[in-house]
Amino acid sequence: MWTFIVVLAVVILITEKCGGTTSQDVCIRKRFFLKKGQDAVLINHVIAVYQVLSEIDCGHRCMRESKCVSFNYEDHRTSLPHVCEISDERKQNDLQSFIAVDGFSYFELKDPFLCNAVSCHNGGQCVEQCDGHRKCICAEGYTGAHCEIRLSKVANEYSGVTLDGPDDKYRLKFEPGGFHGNIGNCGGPSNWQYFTTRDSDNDEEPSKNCATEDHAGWWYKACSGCGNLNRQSGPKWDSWHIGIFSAEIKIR
Ligand SMILES: [Ca+2]
Repeated sequence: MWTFIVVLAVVILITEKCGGTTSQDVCIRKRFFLKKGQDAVLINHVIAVYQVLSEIDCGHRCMRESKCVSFNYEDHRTSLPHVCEISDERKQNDLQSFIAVDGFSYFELKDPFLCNAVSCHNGGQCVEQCDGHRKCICAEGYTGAHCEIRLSKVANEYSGVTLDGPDDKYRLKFEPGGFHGNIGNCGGPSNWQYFTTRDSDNDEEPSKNCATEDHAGWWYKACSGCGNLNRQSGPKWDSWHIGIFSAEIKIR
């Protein structure tokens, strides 16, 4: 039997799942370039020039450059490679720079990058998603659609904690009045509880195994209780059923 102090530090972060990673190729195929000029180019805004094998290759080059919104493609030659000039401007914003040049075509991204119109606060950066939406990637310590929410750490401390050994099924006990913290006392329901796993049902639910129900081992009294940092669907504690980014149990 050991006696020690347990400090629960629960870092709250309202998470937004990304919906899976889309490969760059798939991402590019979902975009469209429109040919908006034959025998014409946009000058004065070229940010890079490449030798490419096709207009698709040129489109790929543009896609890989976050500032690119259009490109000139040399398509009159039968021999390869062709010239690809990517630009950070559209012709409608500078018609004087849209000039006739035989053998070139001018393409524009169908959907403009709108990150310039998206405000990401507190050091967040706007990125365009494959589906065309924009999203702020927040700096550490911030969250929210525009990184406007500062994350906070919350922690509870339980003093006088006793964790029994395997013969007593790792029963957890707190001394009375040993709770201090700024998030709900979800350790309370675990007081004097044995540890339950799928193959060792020690909770107080007569017809259920809470480790099976909640997909996690814990010091259950009842299933789906106030707090469980091991849940398969993510930690929960007090009113935080979703959005806990990380949780730690520390011993000192
Ligand atoms: Ca049970």
